[in-house]
Amino acid sequence: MMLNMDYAQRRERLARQLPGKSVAILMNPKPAHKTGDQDYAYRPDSNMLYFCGMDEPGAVAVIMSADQAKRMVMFVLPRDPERERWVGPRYGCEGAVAQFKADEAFDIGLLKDKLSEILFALDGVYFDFSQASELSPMLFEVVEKLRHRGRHAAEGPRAFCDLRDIVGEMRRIKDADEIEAMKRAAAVSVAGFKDVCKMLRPGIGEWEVEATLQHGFRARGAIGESFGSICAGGAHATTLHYEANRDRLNDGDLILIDAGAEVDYYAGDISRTYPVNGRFTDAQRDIYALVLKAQKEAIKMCVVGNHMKSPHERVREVFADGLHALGIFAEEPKEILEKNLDFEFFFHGTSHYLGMDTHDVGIAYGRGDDAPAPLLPGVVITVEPGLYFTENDARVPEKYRGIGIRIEDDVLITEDGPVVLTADLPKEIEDIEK
Ligand SMILES: [Mn+2]
Repeated sequence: MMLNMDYAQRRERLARQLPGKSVAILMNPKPAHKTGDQDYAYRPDSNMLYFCGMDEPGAVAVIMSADQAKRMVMFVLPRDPERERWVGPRYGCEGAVAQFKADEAFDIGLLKDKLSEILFALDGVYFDFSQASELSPMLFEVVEKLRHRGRHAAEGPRAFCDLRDIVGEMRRIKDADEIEAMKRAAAVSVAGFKDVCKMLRPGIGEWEVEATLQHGFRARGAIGESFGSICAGGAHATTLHYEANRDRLNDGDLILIDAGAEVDYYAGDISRTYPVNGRFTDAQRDIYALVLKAQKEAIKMCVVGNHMKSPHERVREVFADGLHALGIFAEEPKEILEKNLDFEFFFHGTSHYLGMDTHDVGIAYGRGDDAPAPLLPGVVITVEPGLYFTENDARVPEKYRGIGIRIEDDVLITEDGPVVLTADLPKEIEDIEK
């Protein structure tokens, strides 16, 4: 499946950032074996999708720096009529040229030999170091051979560089095609949550909520979930990544749902916390109102000129005030912040980048957690404050124990302020009570 996106333009932007005579190597992983003759559901590499739209397992793309004659060489599985009868058509070398606009394409079996020819006259090779376990043994072998050719001056690149810094900064800022895809992912994610609101009641299983999300996403054309759905009833919500989803929902409990649809390889990521029986208790309402206030205040901070930590700093201020006012901390808000006391109950960040990956690429903070990255038009982040009081935490008034609440929306930064891509999903108390 190739989307209608301007891949050539992205490749040109990459090519101009590759220094001197160098190449960037992109690679789709091989299918991951599951059991017997079954593989896990296949997910192509996000960088390959971003630059080429190429979804075939094992495919390799070599993108040349701007000063070279060729722009891109691809390596793909060869056509194989017998095999294709079973698993469907392959693009083949013809397809790599015709559809994916490679200047040349070769059988993947020729990768080492052809790379040797390509790398002979180059200075540097860029690739995603997270793929090093597969790529680097082959690359070192090729480069090592080039350096030992006869008595001539050794040839071949001297440097391997991590591609992620260049690509991370590109993918951090979504182009118009991506923003449209993210709106589709947000809309399908919202629709799945609305399906859940209709079926939520005491006695049903967390797994039924999960299944409703899966159905809601897939039935609307999503690839599936962008990550394993968290459907955490009651105190399970205080476990941040509870994915077991195997308990029943009790009357009087909350359910924290953190899920999203993957549409056209772009992720939605939403959290909502609902009262299972349709009405908050007073204690639940106290905490919900505080988290909601913090979330709405933090979204206001998602503007150009602010940085990745601005929403988080605002959340902490609102929480410090609220936790003091509710009697959870005797300390004054200023002291709560200075001593990071709020970290006891809000122990994750407020935001991450969102895109082809749920925790999308791009540097969010400089070394040592300072120098947070600026929020620029086209950046999409989540805003997801939460408060979590475990069941046995004696420091907390009893009525609040076992309450876990998170509220999360997906926010696009624009010149005109924050655009909440998931705004269609209600979160006000009067809108979610029934
Ligand atoms: Mn998230």
